[in-house]
Amino acid sequence: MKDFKVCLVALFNTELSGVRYIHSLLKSKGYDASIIFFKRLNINDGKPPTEKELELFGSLVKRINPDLLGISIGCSTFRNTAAELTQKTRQAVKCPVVWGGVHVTVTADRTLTEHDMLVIGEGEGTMLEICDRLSEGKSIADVRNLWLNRDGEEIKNPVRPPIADLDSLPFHDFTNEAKYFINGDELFEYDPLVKEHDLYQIMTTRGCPFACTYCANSVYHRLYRGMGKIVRTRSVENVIEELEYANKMLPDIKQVAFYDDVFGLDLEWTKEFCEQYKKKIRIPYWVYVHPKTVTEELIRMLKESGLFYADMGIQSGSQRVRNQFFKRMDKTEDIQRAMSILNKLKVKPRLDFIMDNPFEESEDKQEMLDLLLSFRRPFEFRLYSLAYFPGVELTQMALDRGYIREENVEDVACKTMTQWFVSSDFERSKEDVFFNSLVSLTGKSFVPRFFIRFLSKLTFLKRFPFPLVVLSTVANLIRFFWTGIKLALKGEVSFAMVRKHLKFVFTVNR
Ligand code: B12
Ligand code: SF4
Repeated sequence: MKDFKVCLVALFNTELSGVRYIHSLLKSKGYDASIIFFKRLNINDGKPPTEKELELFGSLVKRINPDLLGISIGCSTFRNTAAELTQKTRQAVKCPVVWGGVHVTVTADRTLTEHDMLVIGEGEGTMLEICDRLSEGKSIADVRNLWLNRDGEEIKNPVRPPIADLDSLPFHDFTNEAKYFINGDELFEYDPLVKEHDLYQIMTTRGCPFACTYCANSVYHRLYRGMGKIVRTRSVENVIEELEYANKMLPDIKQVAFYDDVFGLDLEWTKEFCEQYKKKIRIPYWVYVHPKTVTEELIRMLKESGLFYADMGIQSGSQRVRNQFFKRMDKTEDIQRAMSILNKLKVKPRLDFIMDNPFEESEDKQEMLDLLLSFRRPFEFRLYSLAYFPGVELTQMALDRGYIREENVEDVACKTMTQWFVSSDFERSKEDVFFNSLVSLTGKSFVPRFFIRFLSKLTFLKRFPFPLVVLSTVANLIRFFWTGIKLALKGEVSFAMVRKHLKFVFTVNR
């Protein structure tokens, strides 16, 4: 092993594949690499670090005594925590601290003066080069992707093209060796994924062909313009090999989540993948699909190889808002066509919508309700509250129109900590409470659609929506008990599961 220690820090995410990729690459090249998983994010109940957790971090870093420490800011919400941990590191040891991750890439210009070093874009090649150079006592001033502030002088090195051959990256490391987890005021010396891994998360591609105005991918399109392919795909063999390896190392995997931005973009690849997956893996899985790319052929292949639901982003029920503000070019007919394919092939759709959207007028909200009422049941949806991430066009549009101020941007606001899913304990206009409650009812097969339509016509409920809130909570409760009974009969209910879901029944509209 080389005599150079690198410590990587993952914030509020015990998976964080970006950090795991960099870690396993450095390890494979002989570096003494460790990972600290700093806290886990409880959806809608995120808490900033406590003094105790910061202290635990400081003394752990002192104990590890790295030559380089890298913090991954996988989401802008965690920028403040990264700053706190950087300060703790500086108090504990004398090593350079490098920041990387989505937040750093989308806000490169704004954050340059604050810290030692920033890595823009993909980090594997850059981190390896930094370690090679530092361990040999060489300068890192001209390493590509590295932006640094050296004694007041800004150095912004060019960005290297995105990694074309994803198969060249080693798989994640599934051992407890040199892994630490700080959470709930305690330090654990293991990899949280090795301990708990019902769900295995994997990506077969990097990049998205679309560039929606609220999404980090729109920034990657600008960053990598003219540098080769945006969407890169691993070979089927490489993906299957990883799954076989993961299955051996993590024996409790019951589900696989393919977190590709859009799964199945290449039909030939998908065909080969489905055949191999059916033969060699056979674990139920789910994927993200896009209304524009769903075809009967694709969904049939996926279903036959183990797909049990498809998560489809719709984001706004209004075509005007989708096209004009989100730059999602799908027509309402595209969504309806995709839904009928999923229904026909009996793949349960899970639909994602962005709510609390100031670009939507009353008519747009009504359009969403009508759209949901036109879908065949059963379907599920997730209602997310719009978070204004820095560096993306939608945030700038909202700032320009005066809908928000700088302090509402996510690296300051930290809204996703407590309001990721739309919940009733968040302040909203009466009209929004009215629509959210009606929307929540549309997903419950036992609530007749004519009844929801009837309620939507009662204008007094727009001014006094409280009865609708009660009704949607009761409907949530009924579904909770019904699902609970079904799972109990299969012996799949745990106390922790009941506690987690019960909390959502009273607050979250699903
Ligand atoms: C998969 C995913 C998830 C998974 C994560 C699972 C996992 N295995 O990591 C789940 C569902 C858990 C998740 C949760 C959340 N997510 Co998410 N997620 C994604 C998604 C689709 C892919 C991320 C990914 O793994 N990419 C592949 C890896 C290899 O790339 P990467 O993370 O960018 O890492 C590379 C570089 O950034 C860099 N790098 C990363 N870390 C470091 C560290 C150092 C030191 C260096 C030098 C470099 C470096 O090198 C890495 C390798 O090349 C992205 C969208 C996207 N396409 O980026 C959204 C995205 C990251 N998520 C987002 C959000 C908001 C969230 C949540 C807050 C939602 C919530 N409230 O629950 C949480 C926060 C989770 C967290 N704690 O980080 C936003 C963040 C927006 C922003 N500007 O900050 C994104 C960008 C989507 C969007 N709206 O644009 N997410
Ligand atoms: S389709 Fe999804 S992943 Fe792709 S740019 Fe739009 S929101 Fe982002």
